[in-house]
Amino acid sequence: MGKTDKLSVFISLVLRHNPDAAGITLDEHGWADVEELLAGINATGRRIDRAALEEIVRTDNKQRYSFNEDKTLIRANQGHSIPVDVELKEQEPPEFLYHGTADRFLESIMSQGLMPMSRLYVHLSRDAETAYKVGQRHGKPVILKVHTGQMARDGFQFYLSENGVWLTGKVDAKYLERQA
Ligand code: HQG
Repeated sequence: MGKTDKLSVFISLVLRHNPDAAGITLDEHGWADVEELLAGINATGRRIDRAALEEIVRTDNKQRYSFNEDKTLIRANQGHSIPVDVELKEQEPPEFLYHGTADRFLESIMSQGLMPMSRLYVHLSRDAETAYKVGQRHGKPVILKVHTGQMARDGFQFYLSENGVWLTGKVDAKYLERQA
């Protein structure tokens, strides 16, 4: 992993899970003060300035972060484990979305359903290819096709994050179909 990638992983840890790792706090909407974040990261011995941070945000392969309008604040678009309200937009999902996981989790998922685990929401992908990549992070990938249209008709809510990740609460196993 290159220097910039390592910094990006650290920023994602700070903005999603553990702001204290950079000695900062997030507000209720998940925003960190950019100056505080930069000072906090530098205080850990890592080196970053505003230009480097802007470059990380601009080039992030999953567009994980957003600045506010005047670029004084920054937050992660999704993926949090700490309770913040990033003002997600509720949206009607397509008929199917996908979830990539590892084969060792399958039995548990098929009996308990998909749970948010350490995060605030279950994360769903718009296509099977993306889900496959997500599954690979955990082990031997398995793709689940999620009957999101039916879920919506049954009253479940869905949100689309700024960076195009679909989020919802617990997914009952009856809405899951193994795809590969
Ligand atoms: C599994 C990445 C056992 C679930 C990705 C997953 C995504 C269960 C793991 C985002 C279960 C949690 C989120 C159950 C769920 N029994 N295992 N009942 N219910 N699981 O990392 O969806 O690169 O918290 O299948 O691209 O893998 O970080 O969630 O395998 O968008 O930006 O428990 O993170 O983006 O793992 O990934 P995670 P995820 P970033």
